[in-house]
This record gives sequence, C-alpha cells and structure tokens, in this order.
Amino acid sequence: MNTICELLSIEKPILQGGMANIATGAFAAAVSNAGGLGIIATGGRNADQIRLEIETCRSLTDKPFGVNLMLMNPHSDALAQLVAEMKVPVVTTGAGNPAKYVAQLKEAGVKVIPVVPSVGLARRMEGLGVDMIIAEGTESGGHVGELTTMALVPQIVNAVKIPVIAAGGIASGRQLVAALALGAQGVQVGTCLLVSEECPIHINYKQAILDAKDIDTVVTGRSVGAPVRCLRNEMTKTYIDMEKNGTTTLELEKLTLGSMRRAVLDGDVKTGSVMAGQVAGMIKEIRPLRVILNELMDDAKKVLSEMSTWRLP
Ligand code: TUI
Repeated sequence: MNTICELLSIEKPILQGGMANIATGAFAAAVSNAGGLGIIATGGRNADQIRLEIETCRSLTDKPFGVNLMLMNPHSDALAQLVAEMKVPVVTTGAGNPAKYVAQLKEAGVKVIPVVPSVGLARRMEGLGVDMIIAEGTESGGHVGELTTMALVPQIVNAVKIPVIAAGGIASGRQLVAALALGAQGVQVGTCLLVSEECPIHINYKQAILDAKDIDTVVTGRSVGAPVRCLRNEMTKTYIDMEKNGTTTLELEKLTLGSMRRAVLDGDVKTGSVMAGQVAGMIKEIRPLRVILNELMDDAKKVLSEMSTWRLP
C-alpha cells in the first residue's frame, strides 16, 4: 500500500490543521515548502477572498497544498465549487458532514480528507469514496469532538480500510510515533505551528501559547452544541459562568462575536478567542516552520530507534 507521502506527493507525513482567520495562502505555502501539507483556512471567508488566497499560495509554492472547508461557513457551497473549479489538490473538511460535496470534489480530481470525531462518520465517509480520514481527538484546539485521540484513532483505524491521519494532542516526535502506534499513517498539527515565525497571528497570541501550562485550555460552548477549545482567559471565564447560569444562546453568541479576529489580528488575548490545543503547555519557542517540522521528524526517528531495542516480558 502507498504511504500518505506518496499519495499526497509530500515529503513529511504532516498536514497542517485548518485554523480559521490564521492559515492564509502565504502560510499554507510556507508549510508546504517546509515539507508538510499546507492548508488554506476558509472559516469566516467568502469565495472571492479564498480565490485570492489560492492564487497567492500557488505563486509561492510548486508543492501540493490544500483548502479546509469549514462547514459551518455559510459560503460553503460556493467554496466547494471554487476549489473544484480551481482544482486544488486536496480538500480537508471540518465542523460538519461534507457528504453533499464529496462527489463534486472527487469528479474534479480533488483528494477529499474529512476531519471526523467518531467511527460512525468515518464509516459513512469511506462509503462515499473519500481518500483518507483525519481522526481528530478532543485535545485539539478550536471546534472539538468528545473522544480523545488515544481512544478515537484506533477505533477508526479498525473500522475503515482507507488511510487514517491522527489529529489532536500532537506537537512532538514522541506524539507522532504514538499516533503511528495507534495505526495512523500520518498526523495533522495546528497548535505547534501557531508559534512559527511565519504564522501571521499577533505576537500576543504566540506569547499566550508560550506562557500556557498544561491545564490552561478550556472548552466553551458545550451547552449550545458548539464546543470550542481555547486558552483560558477573561472571555472563557465569563462564557462558562454564563453557561452555568443558563444564559441564552443568543447572549452567548454575542460574547464570542468577532472574538477570534480580536485575538488573531488585534492581539487581544483577554477578551478574544485564543484557540489552541492541550499541547500548548509544551510549546516553548518561536521558530521557523522548517525547524519545527524537521524536529518533529528527527525526534520521531530517534524515538522509533530507541523503541526498536525494547522488549516486552
Ligand atoms: O473544524 C475543526 N476545528 C475548528 S473549526 C473552527 S472555526 C469556528 N468558528 C466559529 C465557531 C466555531 C468554530 C475552529 N476550529 N476541527 C475539525 C472537527 N470537525 N472537529 C470536530 C468536527 C466535526 C464535528 C461534527 C466533524 C463532523 C461533525 O459531524 C456532525 C454531523 O453533522 O454529522
């Protein structure tokens, strides 16, 4: 069977997570140039904006890249049509069921890789003919499911025949090897790339991740069916207090309106949504993307070679 590197024509089995309002065409190109698969985010953007991002990405790299369709975006129909028309090599999807777009994308020759939080959805996606599955555990940043990567990945691996990529809780070579041990053929990472030199977020956002400890992420929005993991701050405290007091969905939505852009663009890490995964606590340095991805691979190789001498009793 072909490796995911062969299937996607990439050097390292590492995909970049979607990251709404962050992953521009230039950022995705930089990830692809560093040997991973860069992905342009569509959260909060329309088709005209994404067309420009795809053009920018193509002008900055000859390597394959992808677009993430964030399915809560009201422009999803137009975005799916755009990526098919522009023959983007890979589409990942998130925050919903992409069933209605799969045939259209496959016909255009686009590789389709949905992010799923459950075995049921993974099976349905395989039935529709998608190319691979990203199994994302609740450790990840942003919109999350319920199951952990440790529990979810092997159950999806057992349930489907197509390649599985693990996401959520991966920021080191050890975690990459652990994902492979669970049966994944590659990983998707986000949080560890936020602190890259190339990542176009406000320095306060990067600093908040560098300062975070293991227990500093929380999930807001479970009560309204839109669970989102962020770094704990004034906004998440108010939100969680309001959730406990039975505040209406409308009031809760008002609190988070524009909060992602406030964190990313204005560097307001107090009242903004500083989306990040549980691995934030282990990230300590701002470095170039190439260094981050090379270290992930080199450390994974070291761990694998250490493990080759292990013997079980
Ligand atoms: O999509 C993500 N992570 C995200 S999207 C995002 S942007 C955002 N904007 C406003 C509010 C909330 C988020 C930030 N982070 N990860 C992939 C992911 N997909 N995680 C979980 C799922 C998922 C959940 C349910 C995928 C499919 C699904 O299907 C439900 C169904 O309809 O069957």
